[in-house]
Amino acid sequence: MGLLAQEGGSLLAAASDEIYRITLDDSDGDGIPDSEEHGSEVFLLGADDRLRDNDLDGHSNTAEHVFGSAPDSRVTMPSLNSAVRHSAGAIALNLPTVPGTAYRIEGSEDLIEWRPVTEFTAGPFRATLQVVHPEFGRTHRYFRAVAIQHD
Ligand SMILES: [Ca+2]
Ligand SMILES: [Ca+2]
Repeated sequence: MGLLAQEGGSLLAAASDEIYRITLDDSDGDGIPDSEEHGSEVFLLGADDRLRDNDLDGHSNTAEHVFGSAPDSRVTMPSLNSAVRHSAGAIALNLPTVPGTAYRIEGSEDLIEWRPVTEFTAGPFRATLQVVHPEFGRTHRYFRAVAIQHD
């Protein structure tokens, strides 16, 4: 395993054939490094970019950062129902959600038996970025989001 510290506080970690980027300096905890928030007119240090959507395309600034689309242009946006490797051992999912609705992420190896992974309440936009941590050593893993009914 190799490690490389990058300017701006990111760490690149290489394990076998994969390279992970780990963010170390995120003082406001919104998933965007401080270095990218300094001097940015879109990402704000001290503001939660998971709850901000500068271009009003329904995807939070943090989701656009993680998925690599422009947070200040409606021409590009993260695709819905997509997943990227977020860091070592974590996957970021971008899924359509109804604001304020509670969801449960479930995981499965065989698409037959589903087990709960995490629960969350959707933010103010029509899509939610959710980070999940697949169990170590499992090569095939499926995820789905289920709306939780409260009655
Ligand atoms: Ca931040
Ligand atoms: Ca946006």
